[in-house]
Amino acid sequence: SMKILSRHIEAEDESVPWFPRKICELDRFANQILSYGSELDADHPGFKDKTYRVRRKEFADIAYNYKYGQPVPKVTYTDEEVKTWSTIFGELTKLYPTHACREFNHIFPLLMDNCGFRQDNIPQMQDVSDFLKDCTGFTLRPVAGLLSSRDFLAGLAFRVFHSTQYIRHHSKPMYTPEPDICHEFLGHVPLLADPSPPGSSSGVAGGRGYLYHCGGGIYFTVEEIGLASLGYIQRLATCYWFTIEFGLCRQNGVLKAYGAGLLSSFGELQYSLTDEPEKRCFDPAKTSVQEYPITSYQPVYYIADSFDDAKEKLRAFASTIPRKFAVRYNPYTQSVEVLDNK
Ligand code: HBI
Ligand code: FE
Repeated sequence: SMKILSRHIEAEDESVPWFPRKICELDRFANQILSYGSELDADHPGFKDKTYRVRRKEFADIAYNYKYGQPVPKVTYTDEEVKTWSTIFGELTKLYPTHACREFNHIFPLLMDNCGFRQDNIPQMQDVSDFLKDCTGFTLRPVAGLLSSRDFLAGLAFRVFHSTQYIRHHSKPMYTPEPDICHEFLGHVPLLADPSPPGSSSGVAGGRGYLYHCGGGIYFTVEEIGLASLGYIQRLATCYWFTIEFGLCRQNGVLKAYGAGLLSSFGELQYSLTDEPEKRCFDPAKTSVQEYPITSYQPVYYIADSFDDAKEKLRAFASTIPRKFAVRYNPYTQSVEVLDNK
């Protein structure tokens, strides 16, 4: 049986780190935050603001205490927090019609109709999660700060998107050194609600491991879930960076943004479509080893010809990654099954 097989593999191969097999095991990630939970670095805009730090601790506690299956606690955002959201929402929604990809602009009004996306309201995470569940099966769970790439990508394998719930410091509405609710909800959520193209929802792709939809019709695989090598995780994470976070695509011959880092940043969204940064064709073999800055605008962007094309290239790239065993996602039990490779 599968159980015996899993035990056999664990015994045989100790080099593969622990990974979640069941969706409830994502609870274990809560106390593995890399940076920023409630402790802020000295250069964080909210570092000297006692009130902000106390507030961040409240959000961190929600995330630490959250368990799979519970509703995400409702938060009453302060007037100051709503004002920050309003500023960002107002500026970004002016740019979306001309700068965002078609899929994003198609879904955005639905978020306004269905889950409280408004200039004067910060949506509640549970409402957004319920909406995503209906659209694509994705759910949100609160997280206190940055997760490792391995943990973050493993969450996606279960169609769980780890989302921050706090908002950036009010002193710098156009800047945040870390993901915040504006980045998650304005940047990621719209394309996480984009239904998978037909024929791609079966969950299993040619025995090569499970492919998961990750916004904008781009797919990653759960190959990384069983990878021992940090090097390969890094490469998949870099592809994630240049697609899901900072991807551009060509639609009717015009460049548009689909990356969440762009769609949640008023300044970079404009800059990315000018002639200033370099633009290259998305090619996972090359893109996956490209270096990038994390605190400034990107000097290089990668363009996808279409989401389908990017998906196919990622699929082909992932199939070249050596792995110790195959995994398959079982959507009925919401668990990852380890398959014998031999
Ligand atoms: N952690 N909380 C959180 N949110 C993210 O968006 C996130 C992360 N860890 C890694 C990550 N994103 C990606 O940049 C890739 O490394 C997968
Ligand atoms: Fe992000």
